[in-house]
Amino acid sequence: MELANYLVERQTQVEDALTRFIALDGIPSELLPLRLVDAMRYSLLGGGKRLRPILTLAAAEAIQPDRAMDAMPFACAMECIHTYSLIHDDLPAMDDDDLRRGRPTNHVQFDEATAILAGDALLTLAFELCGRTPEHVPTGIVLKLVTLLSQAAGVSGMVGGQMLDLQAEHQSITLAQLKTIHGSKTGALIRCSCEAGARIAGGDTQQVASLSAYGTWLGLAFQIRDDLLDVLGDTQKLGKPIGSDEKNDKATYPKFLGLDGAKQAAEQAVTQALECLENFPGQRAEPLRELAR
Ligand code: GRG
Repeated sequence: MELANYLVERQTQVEDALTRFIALDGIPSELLPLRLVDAMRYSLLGGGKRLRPILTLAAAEAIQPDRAMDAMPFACAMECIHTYSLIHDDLPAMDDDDLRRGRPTNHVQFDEATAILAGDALLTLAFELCGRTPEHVPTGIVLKLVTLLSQAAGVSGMVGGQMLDLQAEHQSITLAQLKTIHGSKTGALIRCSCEAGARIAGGDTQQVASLSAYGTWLGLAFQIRDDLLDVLGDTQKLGKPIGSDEKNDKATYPKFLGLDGAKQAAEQAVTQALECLENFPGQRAEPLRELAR
Protein backbone atom coordinates (compact mmCIF):
# COMPACT_ATOMS: atom_id res chain seq x y z
CA MET A 1 0.00 0.00 0.00
CA GLU A 2 1.31 3.45 -0.96
CA LEU A 3 0.60 5.80 1.95
CA ALA A 4 1.21 8.99 -0.05
CA ASN A 5 -1.49 8.05 -2.61
CA TYR A 6 -3.88 7.01 0.15
CA LEU A 7 -3.40 10.33 1.93
CA VAL A 8 -3.95 12.40 -1.21
CA GLU A 9 -7.13 10.49 -2.01
CA ARG A 10 -8.51 10.84 1.52
CA GLN A 11 -7.44 14.50 1.81
CA THR A 12 -9.32 15.27 -1.42
CA GLN A 13 -12.45 13.50 -0.15
CA VAL A 14 -12.27 15.32 3.19
CA GLU A 15 -11.72 18.69 1.55
CA ASP A 16 -14.63 18.16 -0.86
CA ALA A 17 -16.87 17.28 2.10
CA LEU A 18 -15.63 20.23 4.19
CA THR A 19 -16.29 22.55 1.24
CA ARG A 20 -19.84 21.19 0.96
CA PHE A 21 -20.53 21.49 4.70
CA ILE A 22 -19.11 25.00 5.03
CA ALA A 23 -21.20 26.20 2.07
CA LEU A 24 -23.95 26.40 4.75
CA ASP A 25 -26.62 25.63 2.15
CA GLY A 26 -30.10 26.04 3.46
CA ILE A 27 -29.36 29.19 5.44
CA PRO A 28 -30.76 32.29 3.67
CA SER A 29 -27.81 34.44 2.60
CA GLU A 30 -29.24 37.58 4.25
CA LEU A 31 -28.94 35.76 7.59
CA LEU A 32 -25.28 34.84 7.09
CA PRO A 33 -22.66 37.18 8.55
CA LEU A 34 -20.29 37.00 5.59
CA ARG A 35 -17.18 38.16 7.43
CA LEU A 36 -17.62 35.38 9.97
CA VAL A 37 -18.22 32.77 7.26
CA ASP A 38 -15.12 34.03 5.40
CA ALA A 39 -13.05 33.66 8.57
CA MET A 40 -14.35 30.12 9.16
CA ARG A 41 -13.60 29.15 5.55
CA TYR A 42 -10.18 30.80 5.65
CA SER A 43 -8.98 28.47 8.39
CA LEU A 44 -11.05 25.36 7.65
CA LEU A 45 -10.10 25.23 3.96
CA GLY A 46 -6.60 26.63 4.41
CA GLY A 47 -4.53 23.46 4.25
CA GLY A 48 -3.37 21.10 6.96
CA LYS A 49 -2.73 17.39 6.87
CA ARG A 50 -6.34 16.43 7.75
CA LEU A 51 -4.91 13.80 10.10
CA ARG A 52 -7.90 13.50 12.42
CA PRO A 53 -10.60 13.05 9.75
CA ILE A 54 -8.36 10.62 7.87
CA LEU A 55 -7.96 8.61 11.08
CA THR A 56 -11.75 8.45 11.47
CA LEU A 57 -12.16 7.22 7.89
CA ALA A 58 -9.26 4.76 8.19
CA ALA A 59 -10.60 3.36 11.49
CA ALA A 60 -14.03 2.85 9.91
CA GLU A 61 -12.31 1.21 6.93
CA ALA A 62 -10.45 -1.16 9.27
CA ILE A 63 -13.82 -2.44 10.48
CA GLN A 64 -15.82 -2.40 7.25
CA PRO A 65 -14.38 -0.75 4.10
CA ASP A 66 -17.76 -0.13 2.50
CA ARG A 67 -18.95 1.77 5.60
CA ALA A 68 -16.05 4.25 5.64
CA MET A 69 -18.03 7.06 3.99
CA ASP A 70 -20.69 6.83 6.73
CA ALA A 71 -18.00 8.36 8.93
CA MET A 72 -17.42 11.42 6.72
CA PRO A 73 -19.67 13.93 8.61
CA PHE A 74 -18.05 12.97 11.92
CA ALA A 75 -14.60 13.05 10.30
CA CYS A 76 -15.30 16.63 9.21
CA ALA A 77 -16.58 17.45 12.70
CA MET A 78 -13.17 16.47 14.07
CA GLU A 79 -11.47 18.81 11.61
CA CYS A 80 -13.83 21.65 12.65
CA ILE A 81 -12.88 21.14 16.31
CA HIS A 82 -9.19 20.92 15.46
CA THR A 83 -9.34 24.08 13.33
CA TYR A 84 -11.17 26.01 16.07
CA SER A 85 -8.49 24.94 18.56
CA LEU A 86 -5.74 26.22 16.27
CA ILE A 87 -7.50 29.57 15.74
CA HIS A 88 -7.94 30.09 19.48
CA ASP A 89 -4.49 28.76 20.34
CA ASP A 90 -2.91 31.36 18.03
CA LEU A 91 -4.71 34.31 19.69
CA PRO A 92 -2.70 36.95 21.57
CA ALA A 93 -4.16 35.70 24.88
CA MET A 94 -2.72 32.25 24.18
CA ASP A 95 0.35 31.59 22.01
CA ASP A 96 0.16 34.88 20.10
CA ASP A 97 1.35 33.37 16.81
CA ASP A 98 1.26 35.15 13.45
CA LEU A 99 1.82 32.19 11.15
CA ARG A 100 -0.20 28.99 10.77
CA ARG A 101 -0.22 26.52 7.88
CA GLY A 102 2.10 28.91 6.05
CA ARG A 103 -0.35 31.84 6.15
CA PRO A 104 -1.25 34.67 8.53
CA THR A 105 -3.20 33.37 11.53
CA ASN A 106 -6.93 34.03 11.63
CA HIS A 107 -6.79 37.03 13.98
CA VAL A 108 -4.02 38.61 11.88
CA GLN A 109 -5.96 38.11 8.64
CA PHE A 110 -9.28 39.25 10.16
CA ASP A 111 -9.29 40.60 13.74
CA GLU A 112 -9.38 39.16 17.23
CA ALA A 113 -13.13 39.29 17.79
CA THR A 114 -13.82 37.67 14.41
CA ALA A 115 -11.24 34.95 15.11
CA ILE A 116 -12.85 34.14 18.47
CA LEU A 117 -16.28 33.90 16.85
CA ALA A 118 -14.96 31.83 13.92
CA GLY A 119 -13.58 29.33 16.45
CA ASP A 120 -16.86 29.29 18.37
CA ALA A 121 -18.89 28.78 15.21
CA LEU A 122 -16.63 25.91 14.03
CA LEU A 123 -17.07 24.23 17.42
CA THR A 124 -20.84 24.34 17.13
CA LEU A 125 -20.74 23.32 13.46
CA ALA A 126 -18.98 20.15 14.65
CA PHE A 127 -22.04 19.14 16.67
CA GLU A 128 -24.30 19.85 13.70
CA LEU A 129 -22.13 17.57 11.56
CA CYS A 130 -22.33 14.85 14.18
CA GLY A 131 -26.08 15.00 13.72
CA ARG A 132 -25.62 14.63 9.96
CA THR A 133 -24.32 11.08 10.36
CA PRO A 134 -26.35 8.98 7.84
CA GLU A 135 -29.70 7.88 9.21
CA HIS A 136 -28.98 4.17 8.80
CA VAL A 137 -26.33 4.45 11.55
CA PRO A 138 -28.19 3.46 14.76
CA THR A 139 -29.30 6.43 16.91
CA GLY A 140 -27.58 4.91 19.96
CA ILE A 141 -24.25 5.14 18.16
CA VAL A 142 -24.86 8.77 17.15
CA LEU A 143 -25.65 9.61 20.78
CA LYS A 144 -22.39 7.93 21.81
CA LEU A 145 -20.57 10.05 19.19
CA VAL A 146 -21.91 13.25 20.77
CA THR A 147 -20.64 12.12 24.17
CA LEU A 148 -17.26 11.10 22.77
CA LEU A 149 -16.86 14.40 20.93
CA SER A 150 -17.84 16.46 23.98
CA GLN A 151 -15.47 14.56 26.27
CA ALA A 152 -12.56 14.73 23.82
CA ALA A 153 -13.00 18.44 23.09
CA GLY A 154 -14.10 19.76 26.48
CA VAL A 155 -12.96 20.06 30.05
CA SER A 156 -11.88 16.42 30.34
CA GLY A 157 -10.07 16.59 27.00
CA MET A 158 -8.59 19.26 24.77
CA VAL A 159 -9.78 22.43 26.55
CA GLY A 160 -8.90 20.98 29.96
CA GLY A 161 -5.47 19.99 28.66
CA GLN A 162 -4.92 23.48 27.28
CA MET A 163 -5.72 24.93 30.71
CA LEU A 164 -3.29 22.56 32.43
CA ASP A 165 -0.70 23.46 29.81
CA LEU A 166 -1.12 27.20 30.42
CA GLN A 167 -0.85 26.68 34.17
CA ALA A 168 2.32 24.64 33.72
CA GLU A 169 4.12 27.47 31.87
CA HIS A 170 7.29 28.52 33.68
CA GLN A 171 6.64 25.82 36.33
CA SER A 172 8.65 22.69 36.78
CA ILE A 173 6.50 19.68 35.99
CA THR A 174 7.24 15.94 35.86
CA LEU A 175 7.29 13.74 32.76
CA ALA A 176 4.10 12.07 34.06
CA GLN A 177 2.38 15.47 34.23
CA LEU A 178 3.58 16.30 30.72
CA LYS A 179 2.03 13.04 29.47
CA THR A 180 -1.26 13.87 31.20
CA ILE A 181 -1.35 17.36 29.73
CA HIS A 182 -0.70 16.20 26.18
CA GLY A 183 -2.88 13.13 26.57
CA SER A 184 -5.77 15.58 27.08
CA LYS A 185 -4.71 18.51 24.93
CA THR A 186 -3.71 16.64 21.79
CA GLY A 187 -4.26 12.94 22.46
CA ALA A 188 -7.98 13.05 23.28
CA LEU A 189 -9.02 14.26 19.80
CA ILE A 190 -6.77 11.73 18.06
CA ARG A 191 -8.11 8.88 20.19
CA CYS A 192 -11.70 10.06 19.65
CA SER A 193 -11.17 10.20 15.87
CA CYS A 194 -10.15 6.53 15.86
CA GLU A 195 -12.76 5.27 18.30
CA ALA A 196 -15.60 7.09 16.54
CA GLY A 197 -14.66 5.64 13.14
CA ALA A 198 -14.75 2.14 14.67
CA ARG A 199 -18.15 2.74 16.24
CA ILE A 200 -19.74 4.28 13.12
CA ALA A 201 -18.69 1.27 11.03
CA GLY A 202 -20.27 -1.11 13.56
CA GLY A 203 -17.15 -2.37 15.36
CA ASP A 204 -17.67 -4.78 18.27
CA THR A 205 -16.50 -3.98 21.83
CA GLN A 206 -13.09 -5.53 21.30
CA GLN A 207 -12.48 -3.75 17.99
CA VAL A 208 -13.59 -0.39 19.41
CA ALA A 209 -11.26 -0.84 22.41
CA SER A 210 -8.33 -1.79 20.15
CA LEU A 211 -8.78 1.21 17.85
CA SER A 212 -9.22 3.54 20.80
CA ALA A 213 -5.96 2.21 22.30
CA TYR A 214 -4.28 2.60 18.91
CA GLY A 215 -5.39 6.26 18.97
CA THR A 216 -3.92 6.76 22.44
CA TRP A 217 -0.48 5.47 21.39
CA LEU A 218 -0.59 7.32 18.09
CA GLY A 219 -1.43 10.54 19.94
CA LEU A 220 1.61 10.09 22.16
CA ALA A 221 3.88 9.38 19.18
CA PHE A 222 2.44 12.45 17.39
CA GLN A 223 3.13 14.76 20.32
CA ILE A 224 6.71 13.55 20.80
CA ARG A 225 7.29 13.97 17.06
CA ASP A 226 5.77 17.46 17.20
CA ASP A 227 8.14 18.40 20.01
CA LEU A 228 11.07 17.01 18.00
CA LEU A 229 10.05 18.97 14.91
CA ASP A 230 9.97 22.14 16.97
CA VAL A 231 13.70 21.56 17.51
CA LEU A 232 14.75 19.82 14.28
CA GLY A 233 12.16 20.90 11.69
CA ASP A 234 12.13 23.89 9.35
CA THR A 235 9.61 26.71 9.26
CA GLN A 236 9.14 26.45 5.50
CA LYS A 237 8.02 22.81 5.61
CA LEU A 238 6.00 23.10 8.81
CA GLY A 239 4.27 26.36 7.90
CA LYS A 240 4.81 27.67 11.43
CA PRO A 241 7.80 29.01 13.33
CA ILE A 242 10.12 26.49 14.97
CA GLY A 243 11.74 27.01 18.37
CA SER A 244 8.48 28.25 19.93
CA ASP A 245 8.66 25.70 22.79
CA GLU A 246 12.10 26.99 23.75
CA LYS A 247 10.95 30.59 23.38
CA ASN A 248 7.91 29.96 25.62
CA ASP A 249 9.91 27.91 28.11
CA LYS A 250 7.63 24.90 27.53
CA ALA A 251 8.25 21.45 29.00
CA THR A 252 8.76 19.01 26.10
CA TYR A 253 9.76 15.38 25.58
CA PRO A 254 13.23 16.27 24.24
CA LYS A 255 13.82 18.39 27.35
CA PHE A 256 13.02 15.40 29.60
CA LEU A 257 14.51 12.63 27.52
CA GLY A 258 17.07 14.29 25.23
CA LEU A 259 16.75 14.12 21.43
CA ASP A 260 17.70 10.43 21.16
CA GLY A 261 15.56 9.47 24.14
CA ALA A 262 12.58 11.30 22.65
CA LYS A 263 13.09 9.57 19.28
CA GLN A 264 13.17 6.19 21.06
CA ALA A 265 10.04 7.02 23.04
CA ALA A 266 8.23 7.90 19.80
CA GLU A 267 9.33 4.61 18.24
CA GLN A 268 8.10 2.68 21.28
CA ALA A 269 4.72 4.41 21.08
CA VAL A 270 4.50 3.48 17.39
CA THR A 271 5.28 -0.17 18.23
CA GLN A 272 2.49 -0.16 20.83
CA ALA A 273 0.10 1.41 18.32
CA LEU A 274 0.92 -1.34 15.80
CA GLU A 275 0.33 -4.04 18.43
CA CYS A 276 -3.20 -2.75 18.90
CA LEU A 277 -3.86 -3.65 15.24
CA GLU A 278 -2.72 -7.27 15.52
CA ASN A 279 -6.26 -8.63 15.44
CA PHE A 280 -7.04 -6.79 12.22
CA PRO A 281 -5.79 -9.19 9.54
CA GLY A 282 -5.32 -8.40 5.86
CA GLN A 283 -5.32 -5.06 4.14
CA ARG A 284 -8.13 -3.27 5.97
CA ALA A 285 -5.97 -1.83 8.74
CA GLU A 286 -2.99 -1.19 6.48
CA PRO A 287 -3.64 2.59 6.23
CA LEU A 288 -3.65 2.81 10.06
CA ARG A 289 -0.41 0.81 10.22
CA GLU A 290 1.27 2.98 7.61
CA LEU A 291 0.06 6.18 9.30
CA ALA A 292 1.64 5.10 12.57
CA ARG A 293 4.93 4.12 10.92
C1 GRG B 1 -7.40 26.92 22.53
C2 GRG B 1 -9.44 25.51 23.01
C3 GRG B 1 -8.01 25.60 22.72
C4 GRG B 1 -7.32 24.49 22.62
C5 GRG B 1 -5.96 24.51 22.20
C6 GRG B 1 -4.88 21.40 20.61
C7 GRG B 1 -4.71 22.78 21.10
C8 GRG B 1 -5.40 23.15 22.33
C9 GRG B 1 -4.00 23.69 20.46
C10 GRG B 1 -3.32 23.42 19.22
C11 GRG B 1 -1.97 23.96 19.30
C12 GRG B 1 -0.93 22.97 19.26
C13 GRG B 1 0.35 23.42 18.69
C14 GRG B 1 -1.11 21.73 19.68
C15 GRG B 1 -0.14 20.67 19.61
C16 GRG B 1 -0.69 19.68 18.68
C17 GRG B 1 -0.43 20.04 17.27
C18 GRG B 1 0.88 19.84 16.71
C19 GRG B 1 -1.39 20.50 16.54
C20 GRG B 1 -1.22 20.73 15.08
O1 GRG B 1 -1.83 19.62 14.49
P1 GRG B 1 -1.49 19.14 13.04
O2 GRG B 1 -0.01 18.92 12.90
O3 GRG B 1 -1.87 20.43 12.20
O4 GRG B 1 -2.37 17.98 12.71
P2 GRG B 1 -2.43 20.57 10.71
O5 GRG B 1 -2.12 21.98 10.34
O6 GRG B 1 -1.75 19.56 9.83
O7 GRG B 1 -3.89 20.31 10.80
